[in-house]
Amino acid sequence: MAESFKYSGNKGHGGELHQKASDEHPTMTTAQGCPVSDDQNSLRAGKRGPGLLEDHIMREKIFHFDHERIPERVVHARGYGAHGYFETYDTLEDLTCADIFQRKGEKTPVFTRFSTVAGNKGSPDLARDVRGFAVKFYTQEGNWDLVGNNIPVFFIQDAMKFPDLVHSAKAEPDRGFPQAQTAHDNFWDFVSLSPESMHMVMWAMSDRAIPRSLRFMEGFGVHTFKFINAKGDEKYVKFHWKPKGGMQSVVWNEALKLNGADPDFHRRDMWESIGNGGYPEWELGVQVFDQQFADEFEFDVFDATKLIPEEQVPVKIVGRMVLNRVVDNFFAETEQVAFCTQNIVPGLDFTPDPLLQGRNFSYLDTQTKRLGGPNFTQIPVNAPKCPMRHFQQDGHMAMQNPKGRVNYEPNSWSAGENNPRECPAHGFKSSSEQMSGDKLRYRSDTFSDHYSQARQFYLSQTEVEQAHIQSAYVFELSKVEHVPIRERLVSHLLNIDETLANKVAEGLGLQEMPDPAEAAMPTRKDLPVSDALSILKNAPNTFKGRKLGILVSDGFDADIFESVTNALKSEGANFEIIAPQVGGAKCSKGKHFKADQVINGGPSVLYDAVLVLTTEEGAEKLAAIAEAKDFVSDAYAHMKYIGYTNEAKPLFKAAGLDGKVDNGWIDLEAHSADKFINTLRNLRFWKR
Ligand code: HDE
Repeated sequence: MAESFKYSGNKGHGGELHQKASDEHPTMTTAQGCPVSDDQNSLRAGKRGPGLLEDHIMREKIFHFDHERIPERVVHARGYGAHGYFETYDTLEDLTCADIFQRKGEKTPVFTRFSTVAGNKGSPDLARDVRGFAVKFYTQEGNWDLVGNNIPVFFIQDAMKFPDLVHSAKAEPDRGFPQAQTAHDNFWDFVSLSPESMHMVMWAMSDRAIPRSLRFMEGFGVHTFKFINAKGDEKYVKFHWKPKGGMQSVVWNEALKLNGADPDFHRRDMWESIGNGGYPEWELGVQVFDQQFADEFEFDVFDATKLIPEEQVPVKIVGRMVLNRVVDNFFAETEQVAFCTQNIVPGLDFTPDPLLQGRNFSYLDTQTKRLGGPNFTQIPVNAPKCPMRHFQQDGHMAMQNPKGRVNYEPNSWSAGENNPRECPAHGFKSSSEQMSGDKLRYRSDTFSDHYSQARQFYLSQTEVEQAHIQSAYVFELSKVEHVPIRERLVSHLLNIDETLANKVAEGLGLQEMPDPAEAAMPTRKDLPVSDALSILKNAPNTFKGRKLGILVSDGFDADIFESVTNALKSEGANFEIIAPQVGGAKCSKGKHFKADQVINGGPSVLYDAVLVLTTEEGAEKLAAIAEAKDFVSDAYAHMKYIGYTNEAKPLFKAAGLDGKVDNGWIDLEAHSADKFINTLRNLRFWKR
């Protein structure tokens, strides 16, 4: 991906040109194609005189610059996109006539954008937040946008509440902060007054909201959709993305430090993974069920605050998505990509889920505002890759206008490429459904259980994960200034799980335990634990796609370095060298290795595990560097595996780790590199 680099100096004075067009560099022009003779100096009256309005070249340049920004997305502003393909594993023709699912092995191009929800475009990647997971499939029968999240449920049940939810989560309007954080009064005030949000809030307090990498998280379509086959048979379907690399998250303290060390941690990881050929991959799964299941299921399948446990309706894997190409231009593609939940294709349909119905208005509306008019569909990243034939015309920036005389129908002009007709046999058909009832604003009683699945989620976690949830609530609520809001939230937790409520109340130092919140329905205590909801119960047991940070100083052991890095390569894992100087260090055999990071630029939070290779003298020197001490003490505190040799002990001692050796430490003189990698496959030493 690296560009070739050649410095051509620009002295910028004396009125000469320093970067002339040549064989290598073509002539620069204005946007109108007029060749530019001087791009350094504006036109002026006299050598030291004022500028002239006549300077059409400068005016055009600055005018264009002034208009470079478009409105950022009102939510999901910070995102990162990549191209790839979706491969259909087998035909699903018995379930759906969607063209993308008809032929085994067929590859369909996709563009996928991941995002955080609350923060602005420049906010840090490791905010505690839901991650957007939006996929545009360029199918042969039109674009299908599956605009999902990495959490399978949502905060609210009706789109009507979306502006309130988002206002409450974003920076408070009088002060303009906090940025990219829900840890403030407005958010917790809103959710504590909206019991329907309690299930999703529980997910947001879990490790799901601080993924290690965008590559290591699941994705969900959230709503129930419909599959329709060629005979017109209908089934309900929920979509799931399962990461091939397995799930993995960071710990909160690590997230906080990562945001400082590398605010672009997730996008850089995506960029690097695609660049080095470790293409991120997910499998697409479907939970398919019929009307009878929907009628018998404990909850309403049109309620987006509920999921269907995988143990109840298994996820059938139907294909895989591989992201193998970064964008050519971030603005053109990642910024201008316009996802719309309304973009579906024959063989799929919506359900009456009131959240989905509202979304179908919102996305089209927001893209028109963001991208400046109705022709955003003609921007290459948004344009379908199948033929489009219609009589829509004109408008701002219309690039594809119909050729010929016909722009209406019915018409009596002869048939041809520019005279399309509707096609009852193959065209999109909405599923037929009987509707009746009064016109009313109403929340169905079947939507009133707000706590049972929150409880099920919490109880399905491992102890480590439960502890993370407890401390996430305590952290967030401790940033809330108004005690009654804290208490109100705890009153909901009492309806979910008493132990959790007590832990949070204790962590907050609440003076008095509130009464449980009034509940529309009692919490069900009979829902079975669902192992699929836990990250740690589904640990991937691999170090593939992960990164080891190797802290070295001059004289480091060449043999251990070589055997470890070879073992990492065979695992499909990566490493970076961190040294006191970015120029690098010499190994014990005298060979010089360039460093990837200087110590204060490569803290251990950037890595999945660490290895320290130094000499005793080197370790003494490292012991005097604050960031080197942080490197190992953070790795320890974040439950990371630490590879070492005895020479490194002075550094560990200085970092306060004397006597802290546990099974998460691997002595590379006593153990082979293979044993080390085998241990790293556990990803963290949670027992610490
Ligand atoms: Fe969105 N959402 N949303 N959302 N959403 C947007 O569209 C909206 C919801 C999601 O990478 C906006 O282009 C409403 C659920 C993703 O470009 C906007 C409601 C889920 C993205 C919008 C929801 C999502 C968006 C802002 C409640 C998961 C980023 C900019 C009814 C299933 C897509 C834009 C990208 C973006 C509206 C709820 C996912 C304003 C009204 C539920 C991944 O149209």
